[in-house]
Amino acid sequence: MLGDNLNHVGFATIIGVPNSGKSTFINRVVESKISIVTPKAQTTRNKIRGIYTDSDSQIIFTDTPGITSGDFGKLLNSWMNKYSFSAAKDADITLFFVDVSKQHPELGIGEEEAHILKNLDPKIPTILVVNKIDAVKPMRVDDTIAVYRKRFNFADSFAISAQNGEGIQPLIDCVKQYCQPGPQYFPEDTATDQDDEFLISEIIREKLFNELSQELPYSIVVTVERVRYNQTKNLFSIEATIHVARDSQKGIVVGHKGETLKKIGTLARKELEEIYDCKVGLNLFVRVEEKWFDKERLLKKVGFEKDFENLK
Ligand SMILES: Nc1nc2c(ncn2[C@@H]2O[C@H](COP(=O)(O)OP(=O)(O)OP(=O)(O)O)[C@@H](O)[C@H]2O)c(=O)[nH]1
Ligand SMILES: [Mg+2]
Repeated sequence: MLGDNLNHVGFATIIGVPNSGKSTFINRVVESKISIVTPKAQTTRNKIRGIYTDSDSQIIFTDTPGITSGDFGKLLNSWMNKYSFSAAKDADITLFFVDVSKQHPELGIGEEEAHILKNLDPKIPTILVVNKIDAVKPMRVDDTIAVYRKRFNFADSFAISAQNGEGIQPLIDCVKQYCQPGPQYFPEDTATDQDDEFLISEIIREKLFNELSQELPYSIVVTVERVRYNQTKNLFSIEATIHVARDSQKGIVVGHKGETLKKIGTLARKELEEIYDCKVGLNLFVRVEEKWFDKERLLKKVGFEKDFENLK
């Protein structure tokens, strides 16, 4: 119960290059979809907290944006990187994610991975998490672990599949050992501390990522303007805006006779109905906002507000 003393209470930050499976992992740990997942890199843009609770522990995991030296909108990109590193600084332990299917252990460790390791705070223990082991032969897993352990002083290493759950429990048990006794902060059934508006905007963004071709999703941000729940009708009414950077992009998002926007809206609505277990009315607007990714006002609105002053 809330306030009870538990043997293991602490914070674990998940960090790694884009697409290494960080969000898939946090969703599996908390057994609920709290962080969106797509096959495209740089899906996650904010810190997403997932709360794991069992009989003797509560661990607050933080999912972070994949760290990259790539550039798609300078302000957003630099904020995302700062976000991820700052989340790692606050934790009891860092989980450093590597996508084993992208590794070439015979050539050493990846360049982007090396960049992250170089910038981690050496005072915080880091566990190597080699993910996607379902996709490769066991030898590749062993070689990857060996080559990474040679380069960095990891506290431990684990081979997992965030997708099918293999290896997850031993990793959680290890994380517990880096936590301290303390009071339970969140009720047992709480999976995350994010609010409805944020989750809704993320679900819409996930559909945009999946439905639009390669580069366009990176030029998009979603804000939720209004949410209203009508108890008699058991209806959740949502109004949201999709901000794009150019007129031509608006045309693509809307699509021929509005078909693309309609499809995105339907997919998002269906998922939101499942999440909230009620009918959902979803109104989507598309708005051209040049260079939104360099505008503080909009970035603050999509969740960069809380730590804004620390990041400037
Ligand atoms: N085969 C396999 N695929 C995985 C596994 N974990 C994640 N994936 C896939 O990898 C892709 C990226 O997963 P995400 O969880 O979005 O990765 P991420 O690290 O959060 O990515 P960013 O948010 O862009 O930094 C998705 O298509 C996932 O389905 C795994 O264990 N095995
Ligand atoms: Mg992610």
